[in-house]
Amino acid sequence: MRCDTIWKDARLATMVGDGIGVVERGIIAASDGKIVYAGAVDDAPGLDAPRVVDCEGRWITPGLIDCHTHLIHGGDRAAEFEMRLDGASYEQIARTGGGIVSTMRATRAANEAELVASALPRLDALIAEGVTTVEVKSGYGLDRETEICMLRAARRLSSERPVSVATTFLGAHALPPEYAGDADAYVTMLCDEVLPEIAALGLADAVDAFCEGIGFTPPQTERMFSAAARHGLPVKLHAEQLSNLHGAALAAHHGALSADHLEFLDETGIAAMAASGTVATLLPGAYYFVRETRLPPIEALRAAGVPIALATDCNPGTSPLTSLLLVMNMGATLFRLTVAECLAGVTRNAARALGLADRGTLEAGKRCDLAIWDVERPAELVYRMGFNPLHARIWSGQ
Ligand code: DI6
Ligand code: FE
Repeated sequence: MRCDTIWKDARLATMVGDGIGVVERGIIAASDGKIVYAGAVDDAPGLDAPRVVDCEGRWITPGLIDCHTHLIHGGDRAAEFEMRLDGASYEQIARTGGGIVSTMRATRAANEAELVASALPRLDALIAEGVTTVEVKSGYGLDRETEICMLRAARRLSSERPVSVATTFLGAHALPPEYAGDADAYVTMLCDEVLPEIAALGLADAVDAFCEGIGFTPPQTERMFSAAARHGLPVKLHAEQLSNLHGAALAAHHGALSADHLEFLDETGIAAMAASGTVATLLPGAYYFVRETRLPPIEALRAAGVPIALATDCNPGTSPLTSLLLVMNMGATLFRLTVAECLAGVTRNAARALGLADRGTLEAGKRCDLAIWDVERPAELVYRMGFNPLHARIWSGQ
């Protein structure tokens, strides 16, 4: 079989099936950015390519996927971090005009080029650890113009760097001051004015909302979901992060790709997610940073067969984190996930959380997005803290 490139003498974590899908004596062949063979060298068809890369026994995983980020935003919240160190809670700060609304001000003050420029170092940190696909949400503009500007900036990231960007419209993230006391009117404006324009411009791949006491109610969330459906867009939800408003079940009933955070998720929510195939995206960086003590119901999610993804939630308020390797370590250490679950969480299940069936595993037909690692066993990718063993990263065969 003739192809563009062969990566030989590799050990593969194909992530095919339920576990890691280990292939000890592996080889990958790709043509036109797609994998044509990934598996045991002994079972490979005759392969021939102008470019042959000797991996010298290194491990190859699928390129990592960060399926929940707020990478685009103005400013930072280091001052608020200091207030929290002095005892203020995240919710107190949010209720007194800080929090998301302070990032909204900084984001509105920036133009598209500035938003791109400030996000690039964060994106580069992810890329340096083997990330090949990243989801980016809006939600710090909270008005028509800035929400659109954020999504344009997010899309621009994929022309600035060799990386795939999935964009999510999160207009219902916080109530902007112009609509104080009238969240329903804000949601109406999002559904009737902003979302139709964003959909028409093709700027969003999904719609998300923050269903929470300091965010939006379940009925308001449901209106966002219905509007998304009218525009043919899939939905996701920030659910059960600080309290249980039964957002995950609501999301599942709308066929959501994922419900994210989930510390306060209950059995009914788990059953609904299992029934709809909604991915549970866990965000241990936010759990750690806000010093949450309530764990997401991992064992029940596992027992119900709900696929678990892991992501950075990179945002200035609750998770200023740009390391998916550290997220895996936190997933294992804080949430007691296994190595196989952590790896699946940033590959196979992260792809599913974005509705991207063309990536997340190493198998024929998938995109050739690879991470090649200087490790002796896959567990090392989860075990270390603050060490980056990436040897090379391949995006779309390059
Ligand atoms: N949940 C979070 O953890 C982030 N957004 C959300 O809905 C926090 C965003 C922020 O504080 O800026
Ligand atoms: Fe988030």
